[in-house]
Amino acid sequence: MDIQTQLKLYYYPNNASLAPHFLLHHVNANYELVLVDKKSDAQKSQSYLALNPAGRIPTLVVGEQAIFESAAICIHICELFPQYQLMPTLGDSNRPLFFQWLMFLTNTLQAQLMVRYYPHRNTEQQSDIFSIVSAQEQRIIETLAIINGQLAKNRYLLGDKLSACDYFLFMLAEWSFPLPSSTSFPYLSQYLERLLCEPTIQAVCEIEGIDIALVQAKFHGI
Ligand SMILES: N[C@@H](CCC(=O)N[C@@H](CS)C(=O)NCC(=O)O)C(=O)O
Repeated sequence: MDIQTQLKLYYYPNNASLAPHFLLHHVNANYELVLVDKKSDAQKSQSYLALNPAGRIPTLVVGEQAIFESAAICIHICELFPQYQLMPTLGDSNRPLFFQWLMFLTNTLQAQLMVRYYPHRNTEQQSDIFSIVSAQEQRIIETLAIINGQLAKNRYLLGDKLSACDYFLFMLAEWSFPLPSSTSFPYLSQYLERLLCEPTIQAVCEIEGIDIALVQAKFHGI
């Protein structure tokens, strides 16, 4: 892409902006980070809603164009920087699998995590909250079991090559762990351990103030 084009990522640390942030860093993009202060509900301000009517984080602005939805933003970054091959090209047999896994992550695991973390949005009865959270944790575990199965034979989600799906999964795994002590996903754990060594993951965690030692401890169920 034209390196003069201004890229702005509206983010909040360790939110759904994390995966797009990994990608922008991985492709050496010249980007600006704009903090959306979630503590003061800045994602619901008139100026932010003008960019993202859903009032959610993240938003990516490319030149004059604003786009929202984390997975869509990730695909857009992959396409703006094709030389980094974070997404298989048209005709590559892994391309449909890229879409399959990215959609599975965002439509299933991310959606389940949203219910887990915002249970009050899914009921009008305060007394339901505990039950929603515990039922949802079971659903998240079922989803992680499918992912663990895929990683039993593959170094990365798509095989032997890192893709945007892996950065997306890292973000969601970070929100999913720790799991109940009886649950273990050995292939997923080994994979996350490998991803923790990726320079982009280390650098972006540092920028966002995410303590990598703490993340590692969470992955180990501590
Ligand atoms: N499907 C959206 C979900 C984004 C989302 O829910 N972001 C959360 C932070 S992780 C947020 O903005 N929460 C604040 C709110 O809902 O008001 C995406 O992937 O971009």
